[in-house]
Amino acid sequence: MAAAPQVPFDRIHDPVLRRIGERVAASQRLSIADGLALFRTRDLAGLGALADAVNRAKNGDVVTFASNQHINPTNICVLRKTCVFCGYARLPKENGAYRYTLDQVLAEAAQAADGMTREFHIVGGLDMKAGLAYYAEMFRALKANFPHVHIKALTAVEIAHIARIEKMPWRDVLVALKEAGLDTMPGGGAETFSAAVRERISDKKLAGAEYIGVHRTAHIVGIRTNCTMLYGHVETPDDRLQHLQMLRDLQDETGGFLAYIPLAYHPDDNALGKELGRQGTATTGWDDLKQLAVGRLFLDNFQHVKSHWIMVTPQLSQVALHYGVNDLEGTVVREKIYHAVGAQTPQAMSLAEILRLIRGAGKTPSERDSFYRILRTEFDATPVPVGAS
Ligand code: V47
Ligand code: SF4
Repeated sequence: MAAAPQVPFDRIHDPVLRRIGERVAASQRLSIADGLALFRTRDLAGLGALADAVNRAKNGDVVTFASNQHINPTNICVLRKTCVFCGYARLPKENGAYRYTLDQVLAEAAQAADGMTREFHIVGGLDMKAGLAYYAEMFRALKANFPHVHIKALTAVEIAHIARIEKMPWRDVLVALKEAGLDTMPGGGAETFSAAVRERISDKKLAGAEYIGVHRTAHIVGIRTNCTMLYGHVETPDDRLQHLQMLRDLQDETGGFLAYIPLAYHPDDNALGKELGRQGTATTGWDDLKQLAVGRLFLDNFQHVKSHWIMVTPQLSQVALHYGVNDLEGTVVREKIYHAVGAQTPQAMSLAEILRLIRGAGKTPSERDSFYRILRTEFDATPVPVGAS
């Protein structure tokens, strides 16, 4: 059990926040009303100090990151027209639609042959032609070729889609995929659980309670998962807290969540952004920091809160390390960039950059595996490839 947080009351000026701080110092659970007060406060620095105290009690000053590689095997999705916030999906005959063959997946995964990638993060659209056999074969082949690489794949929404097209229960799909090599699941597809919000932004997508149901089933069969919340679109603070409460309740029940990752809504290149007239206006830094800090405080049974720097910028993610965040995730952090050969994609952060961000915030960088076990905290020596001894 984590030590009680050492709340720095001298840095909290809002009296409402100080009262909540007393509850936090006594390790008492926050209510939805407390959460609403946290979202209302103008004392952002005080909120950060409170969230940082809780994070320090759980994780000290360690900030983790992982070396992973994303693979998106298909962008064909039956919900293309109804997830109005998504700019990625295509209908089967639309320009730009693709579905990888197994060879194409393996060719993309071949970058992992350097032995530095520790995790494949595999997600895609709800493609009628990508069923259980497609993914089971893929995972088996990846494990055969890259036995040391962890497979974090398929959101709850994709699992439910596979179950539907195969006419199988969620549980059987999960067990079959686990046998094929699935290790953990990412948290995508949660969006915001509120039925009214879902109707507006992703009508037809798996309901919030079903998302929770798939994750519960995964935890029961021994697959740990992450969870997310898409924020900064049409949802209210109350919607956000109801969402967090559902995540907290499942974590009480199973303890199967590894990390919570808030995802800042980006309004460009999607129908919702156009409808709202929001092009070029992503979430504000103020809201991003609040969302992360409130998540840390409300989700008292979570060990890890991750900032997705690709969505909120590396700079804001660095500041977020003092707002309750203990883990940084980007699309790719690949060790080979450390040795800088060739071009870096704009979606990758080099090891040197990530170390600079974490150390610059006065924290201790640590590379972790997919279960958050610390692999190393020393980075001056030549990195050891996975599996080498
Ligand atoms: O489910 C889609 C979101 C998610 C937009 O579990 C958008 O380790 C912002 O879940 N603006 C996929 N967000 C990404 C995801 C994720 C990312 C990193 C790590 C993990 C993990 C999970 O991206 C989707 C959706 O919520 N998304 N469109 C948009 N316009
Ligand atoms: Fe996009 Fe996922 Fe919705 Fe498909 S289910 S449209 S990929 S967000």
